This record gives sequence, structure tokens and C-alpha cells, in this order.
Amino acid sequence: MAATTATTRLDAHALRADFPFLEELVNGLPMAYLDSAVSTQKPRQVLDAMRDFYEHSYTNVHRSVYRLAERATEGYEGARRKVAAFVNAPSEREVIFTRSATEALNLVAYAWGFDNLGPGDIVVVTELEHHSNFVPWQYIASRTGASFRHIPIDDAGELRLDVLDSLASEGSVKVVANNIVSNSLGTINPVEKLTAWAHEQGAIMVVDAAQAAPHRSVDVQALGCDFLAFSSHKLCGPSGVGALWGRAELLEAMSPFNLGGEMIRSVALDKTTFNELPYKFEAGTPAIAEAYGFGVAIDYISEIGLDAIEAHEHELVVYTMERLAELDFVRVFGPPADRRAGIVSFEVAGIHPHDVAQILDWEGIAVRAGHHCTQPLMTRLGVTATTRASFYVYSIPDEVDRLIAGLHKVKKSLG
Ligand code: C6P
Repeated sequence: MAATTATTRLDAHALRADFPFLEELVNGLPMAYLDSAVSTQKPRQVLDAMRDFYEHSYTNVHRSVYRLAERATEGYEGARRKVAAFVNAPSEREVIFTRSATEALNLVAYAWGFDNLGPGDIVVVTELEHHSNFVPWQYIASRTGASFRHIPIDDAGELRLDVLDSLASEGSVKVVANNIVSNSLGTINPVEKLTAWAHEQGAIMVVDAAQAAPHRSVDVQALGCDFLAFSSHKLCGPSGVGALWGRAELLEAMSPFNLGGEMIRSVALDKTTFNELPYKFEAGTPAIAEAYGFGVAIDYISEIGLDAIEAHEHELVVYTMERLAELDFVRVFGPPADRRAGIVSFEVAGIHPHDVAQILDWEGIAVRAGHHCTQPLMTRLGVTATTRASFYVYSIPDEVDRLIAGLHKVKKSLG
């Protein structure tokens, strides 16, 4: 059972018992894992369920009628139903299992973009997009002759919606791509507004929910978007599996992405016809036990409650930003706490983020240093990299205190 109290609070101390990883010592110290935006740790519930699945229910899916095969297929398809319910998809046929959010976004860019973009069309991304929702669009735009434009951010790290009219006047906007939560700044983006604008232009709205779906409730029908991507490994599930939700009518009309086994209806020497949704987009043997584990992870975090997770991370972000504000040698990037999710990027004056992260590691504190796959954003911020702390259900204020103490040590050693 997940440890929650009342309706919107979670007990992170109790939940920590679910995560074997937190028993690890680094330099004799318990690890303060402040890098959940890169990937989350895994609870016993997911690890045990995957082991049990491999031991008792594992074989390939959709191929055989013996009982074991039916059990494996039911495990895999059950996970699809969980993913569909998790994002309030109208139908589980609209959920495609992919390797990751990255592959899901590539699927849309290739399978929709190549057939629907051309000269005179405009693809709009944002300056704070992760490369996974940026580079595929930049590439497909250049291959099809479409223009590639971006929505810039203001100095607080928020999208500048005042540029939309001028973007629309340049041609026919066909795609708008945006993340709900920026992985570098934590900014919560106005995706509903952008979706309404995209649809006014006759464009599709492609939403990257990689940093949102694990942390707050995401509802594709409320967002009104056309595609939405996220990964299992950022929500306590295994790596190697992610999901794409897409509107059935768009998915039906799209060409396939990968070709081969299982995605066909019939193959003859002169012609191949393709399978129905969602199988048309799932060529080859999928990540079976991983998809199953993804479903168990969704159960795990749903039981804790997305509202409770969001509230917990908000408290941690408020506390972190208050504590970082005490350090006159630290500059925090991005919006105020009430406009961001559980992610804080900062720089320590005169010290490279990699050195900051190295010294913090000696103190048993894991943070990410780098460009976080958002190089255009780093350029806008005038830095090559930042140091980033990020939270999840097992994060506690004591780890923030250790981060602050660690930053004092960084300053003392290298400042
Ligand atoms: N961000 C981070 O440290 P994959 O790798 O496909 O599971 O997720 C890609 C991705 C897409 N969108 C956003 C907003 C993301 O944050 C990520 C992954 C990690 O921020 C690794 S760069």
C-alpha cells in the first residue's frame, strides 16, 4: 500500500521504505537523490511485479493461443488500458507503446510530418523545448521545405504568447509542439491556450508530457491536444517503454512508422496492408514486461494520488527556492515557485556546473549538471549548462538542507 494521508498529502518518509535504492550509501552517506527529472527510482511494487511477470506470465504477445501467451497478452494489454485511463484517453486504441517519449515524438514527426508538411507551412516549437520535441521537428521541416519557428521565452522563463499573431502572419501554421513542464526550468506552460491557438490555425498540437504526467494529472480531453507523449521511467516504471496517445482519426490516416511483424494485416509479394490501431504502430516484439511494469507504476503513483504528488513537490520547490535565496553566490533560473513544477536549475557564481555536481557527489548528493537536452534554452539564458535539482514522491526537505550545506562546501572549495 502506498503511504498517503488525507486527500492531498503524501508521507514521503513512509514511501521511502518502498524504494530499495534509498538504502544505498555513497561515501558512507545515504544518497540524496535530487535527479528524478532524469529518471525516477523504482519501488519494490514495480520490481516485484516485473519479476513475477517474468517468472509466471512471460512469452511473446499477440501471437499464440496457449494459456501462457494469453496471460502475457493480457498483462501487456492491461497496461495499455491503464495508460489510457491515466491520461483520460477516449479509447485504448489510441495508445501506442513506444520505447520512450523521444520515440513517440519521432513517430509523430515522421509519420504525420512527412505526409502533411511542405513549403509555405510552419512548424512552431518553443525555446524551452527538450531536444526530443525540437530536433525531430527541425529535421522534418528541413526535409519537407516547411519553415521552423519558435516561441521565445521572457526573462522569467515563461513563453511569450504575444508573438503568436506575428507567427501566424508568416504562413500556414501546421504543427505546434510544446511541453507541459520544462525539464530545465520547471516552467508550467499554457498548453491549453496554445492548443486553442493551434486549432484556430488549423494546426495539430503535439504535447510532450514527459515531465508532467509523472507529477500532476494530465487529461488529453481537457487539454484538447492531438498527440501526447511520455515515458515510463520518469514515473517509477522501467526504462525502455513509453507511450504516445493520439487522436484516432489522425492515427488512422497516418502512414506507419516502423515496418515488420505484427503491424501488418496481410503481406503478399506485391502488396502489404496494415493492421488496425494501435498495432499498426507497434512493429516487432514490444517491451512486454516493461509495458507491464509501466502499468504497475501507474497503479503505484495513482494510489499515492497525482494531486498529492503535485502538492508535495510544490512544498519542496518553495522550500528549495527560499533556501537558495539565502545564498548570494547562487542564481536560480526560471519562474517563481508558484509557476513551476518540482525542478530548480541554478548556477553557482564562477564555478562550472560539472564541478558543482562533482563536489556535491562527494557529499552523497546527486544532481544533474549539463544542458539537459535544451541547448537553445541554454543559449537564451547565456550559459552552457546549469546545475539542476528535481524531486519526486520520496524526496524530503532534509535532502534540500543537504544540498544547501553542499553548496556552501562548493563555494568554500572552489569559490
Ligand atoms: N529529460 C532530463 O534530465 P526520454 O529520454 O525519451 O524518456 O525522454 C525525453 C524527454 C522528453 N521531454 C522532456 C521534457 C524530457 O525532460 C525528456 C527527458 C531528461 O531532463 C533526460 S535529457
